Amino acid sequence: MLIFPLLPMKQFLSLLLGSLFLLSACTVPTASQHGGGHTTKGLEAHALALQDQSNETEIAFRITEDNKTFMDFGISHTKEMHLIVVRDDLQHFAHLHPTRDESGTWRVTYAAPAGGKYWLYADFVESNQSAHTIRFKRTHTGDLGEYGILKSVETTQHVGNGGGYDITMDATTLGDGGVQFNYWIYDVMGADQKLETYLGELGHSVLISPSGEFVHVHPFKEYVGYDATNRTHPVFVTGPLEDPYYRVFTQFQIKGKIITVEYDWQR
Ligand SMILES: [Cu+2]
Repeated sequence: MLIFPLLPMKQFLSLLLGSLFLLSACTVPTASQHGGGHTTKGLEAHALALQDQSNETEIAFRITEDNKTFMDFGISHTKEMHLIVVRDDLQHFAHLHPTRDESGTWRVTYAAPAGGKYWLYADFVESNQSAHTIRFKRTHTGDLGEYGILKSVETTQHVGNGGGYDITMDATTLGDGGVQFNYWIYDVMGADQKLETYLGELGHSVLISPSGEFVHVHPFKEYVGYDATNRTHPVFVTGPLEDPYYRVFTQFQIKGKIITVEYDWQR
């Protein structure tokens, strides 16, 4: 910032515009609230499609543009590709990071934990940071096991998942129809837990509704802050939510371990 006044006006403006562009480019994925099946965000988003090549032991797909393999990926949350997998009853959530081979096919080993219909969301950005979420479906053979949406009706829910932490969560609906999610994370001794950065954020919340509506949000930075002393009690704020019910899958990293918790939100 101090160098700006020493530069000629033209350079100053281009630097300023450059940094503004970078700032807005960076906020696209962090503020992202993606809609359902196939959404794109950004002024110069390409019209992209997905070609599924999976089998029973591996998820494999290509992103295509006019039937040609698309390769121009950017980095969002430290990765080129995020793949969210969940069964259509909102059980068996997984957040995977496939790798891309020379032919442009994304691959990750995956064996479905139970039979049934699964939704898969390929979540990525182009090199110009335009964001895409492309949903596709797969049906796995095998026993369904316990099936059905089991809604928890309490506003305050104990969501600790046996990872050695006591995690409680509640939600407040905001005036614009968005929702604020509040978390309290303690260890067994009741001490506040400091969150570590995981995939570039203090946490990741993915909301999925029974119709497959998908929203991905991150802790509200103005509230939590990225300083060392204030990395507890994260708060996530969404934009207006379309569906009356979502299951909220949230991931945090504490002491090197990734914790996944689930919360049922109802309007
Ligand atoms: Cu995220």
